[in-house]
Amino acid sequence: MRPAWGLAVLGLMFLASGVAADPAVTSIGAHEGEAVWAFSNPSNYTFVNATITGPGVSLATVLGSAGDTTQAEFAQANATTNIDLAGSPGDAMIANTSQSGVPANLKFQPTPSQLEDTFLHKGGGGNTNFGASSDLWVGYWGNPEWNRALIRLPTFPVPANATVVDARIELYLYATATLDSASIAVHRVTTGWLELGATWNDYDGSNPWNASVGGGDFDPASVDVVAGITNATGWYAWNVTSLVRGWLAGTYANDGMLFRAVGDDARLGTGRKQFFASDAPNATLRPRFTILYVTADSTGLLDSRSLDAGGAATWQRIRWNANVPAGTSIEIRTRTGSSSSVDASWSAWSAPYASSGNVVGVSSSTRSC
Ligand SMILES: [Ca+2]
Repeated sequence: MRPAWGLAVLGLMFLASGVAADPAVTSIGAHEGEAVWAFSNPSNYTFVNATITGPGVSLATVLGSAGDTTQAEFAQANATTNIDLAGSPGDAMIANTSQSGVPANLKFQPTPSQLEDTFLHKGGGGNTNFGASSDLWVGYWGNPEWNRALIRLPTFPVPANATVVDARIELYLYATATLDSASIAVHRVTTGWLELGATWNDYDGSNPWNASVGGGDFDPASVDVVAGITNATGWYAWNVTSLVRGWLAGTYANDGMLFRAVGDDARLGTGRKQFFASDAPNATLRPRFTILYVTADSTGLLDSRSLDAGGAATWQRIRWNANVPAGTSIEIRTRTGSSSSVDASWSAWSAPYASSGNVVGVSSSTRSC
């Protein structure tokens, strides 16, 4: 997004309609027509071969047209904030287009079809898949029960240009097998897996994980740990900001996250913690995400130099030529006064003009900006 605008074009006004001209005359009032030519260099222009017809018709140029169109003129601005005048001489553009806007706080609780989740189980029952289970089990609970949970959100409901400030995942603990205190860590998974195929031994139901002992492939460095989980039911939150940022940026493949009890590979018995999965019947207790993000919302301000009419005047129309891509906007306001520089005697800023060509209509003022 690089909005740019220039103020004013060379203009001529006719006092009656029905005038032949190239470009065509546009009626802008009951007794007024307008044709506008735009030149890169007004000094190379001469006005010839104008023909007007009809009784009482007269033709007049608009004397005193004033405005800024060149880099040198824009450079005389009273003040600029985040404006680039040099990148495209004659235009006033936003300099830094990556300024952050107001943060958006997204709370998202995926449906079963929006979230892939299952848990890996080693122990009784064989090499079973639990992708359709309403539970996510985590923890080592003595030989032979050992559980880890897998969760993957395939798509994140944030804009493509979002910068994630903070991302959390919350799981609801509804039951525990023992009172043992567990620290549960979340890790980045490094091998793709199938929700309805993954087991302790295999990532897709038939092909083994790279890890010789099974139990999923993951970065051994945990992303976050929640300590002291005993048998208190309720929500537990993990900070997964770095994971979500990495996935959105494409730094690594989104193979989801794995939850395990810290020390489970050392066979430390910390009990079995039972969380609800996305397939739980109670939709309000399924895994949920909170993602705080910002998107670029850059602004620039140009307070132009004052334009001196040289005497009492009535300001007519204000025109501008702006490139305004989708999602961007431009606001033009004016103020008037009779002193050589803007001071407290000047009017307040006007409301924004709705479109180019609006009548300013301020009389008895000699200067404007
Ligand atoms: Ca599932």
